[in-house]
Amino acid sequence: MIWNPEYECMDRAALKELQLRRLQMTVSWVYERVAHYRALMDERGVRPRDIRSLADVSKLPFTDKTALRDTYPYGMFALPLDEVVRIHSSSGTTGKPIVVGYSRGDINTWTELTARVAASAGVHRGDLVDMAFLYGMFTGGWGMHYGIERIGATIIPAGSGQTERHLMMMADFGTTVLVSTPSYALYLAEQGEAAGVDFSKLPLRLGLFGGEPCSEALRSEVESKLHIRASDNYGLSEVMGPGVAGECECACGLHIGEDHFLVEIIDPVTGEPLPEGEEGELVITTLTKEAFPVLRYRTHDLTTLDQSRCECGRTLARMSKVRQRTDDMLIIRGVNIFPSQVEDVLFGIEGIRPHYLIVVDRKKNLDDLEVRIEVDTETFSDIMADMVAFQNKVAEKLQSVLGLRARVTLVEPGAIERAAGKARRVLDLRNT
Ligand code: DLL
Repeated sequence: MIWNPEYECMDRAALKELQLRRLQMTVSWVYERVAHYRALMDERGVRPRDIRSLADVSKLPFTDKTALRDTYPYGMFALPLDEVVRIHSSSGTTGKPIVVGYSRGDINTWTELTARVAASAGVHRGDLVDMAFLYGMFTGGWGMHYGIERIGATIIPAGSGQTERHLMMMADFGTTVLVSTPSYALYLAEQGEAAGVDFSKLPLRLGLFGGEPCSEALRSEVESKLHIRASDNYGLSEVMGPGVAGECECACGLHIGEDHFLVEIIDPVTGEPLPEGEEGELVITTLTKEAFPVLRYRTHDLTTLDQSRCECGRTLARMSKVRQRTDDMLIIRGVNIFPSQVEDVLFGIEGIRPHYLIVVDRKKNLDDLEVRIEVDTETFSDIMADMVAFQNKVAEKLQSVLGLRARVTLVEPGAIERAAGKARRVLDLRNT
């Protein structure tokens, strides 16, 4: 269902005009209210009135996580705290978290955008939606919650964890939609199978997955185990949270809420814009945020853009699924490796379960790459005799793609830690 056809199907020329007006407003807004942006714009000699076309966005400074950390906690807020009605934060792996704020108007926009994303995935009034994201400082839980309520579907605010309770409710309450990370959905499916749940008999029909990459292999695994259709949605706390982009039922890219976000794709190394269709880093400028607007935020997420009209009728550009981040890249003995490359190799091998952990360590001054993988119970016992041959086969396949030899360790089903939120795929022990 198209939640807001007026904007989602807007003529692109009109959309660009709207974006320009909103960009100009945002630039004036932050120039007047956020010292960080004013200082950077002054340094470059750029005034709000210099933004005369969308291409002029390139005159504006980039923003990255460092700026948000340096101004912790409220330095990037464009409204005083008494006009901020909600605060969220993103934990980050080191140091202080990033703190983001929302005005009443921002919460309304956010709700509209998550309603849009949920509706385009197929959620409708009458659905019973199990929210398995964390409610708390993470934007996932509350962000999607409000959008789903606005659609008029019934939300079950169960939150993350307590897998048995989710399974019990699925059977007893008649849940039709699951909202979670894709890796948690897989875990839930496995726990259900172990407890004898027959998902084909349950009314569950749709998964709204986001917060982490979901490869096509993981998507089909979850779809077949849970007997559902899985839909991907994308967002990040610094820009808003969930609701930035989401797949429609055509599942051919994620429609971006372009009436609220101006997106660019840049070369992550040079910072130069890339032509449409080329893969690069996604950069987002918010166009309607009041409390926490961001100019040219470098997401570090790699994707491509497609502005052609989608079969669903939406004119909003689509971004391809995000499989990797520029800062995910591991440099091992000088070789650049993305976890998604490892995942693609592993998922192509029969008998390997979609749970793995990449462990990087330094031994005798040399980087050591270990890939721990779970194998099926049957495979585990079948290959005991032939373990070494199997390990070698996996190591060779990895080497042909990565250009590097990895130590492959086979572990029993369930041995790799499961997360109720985002899966942890890499353990880098080199700097600990
Ligand atoms: O993960 C917001 C969110 C919550 C989006 C729930 C969708 C659903 P952060 O914790 O700030 O916010 O993490 C943002 O997660 O820059 C991506 O690297 C990654 N990410 C989020 N959604 C996807 C996705 C939320 N669908 C970071 N595919 C982003 C791939 C994703 N990566």
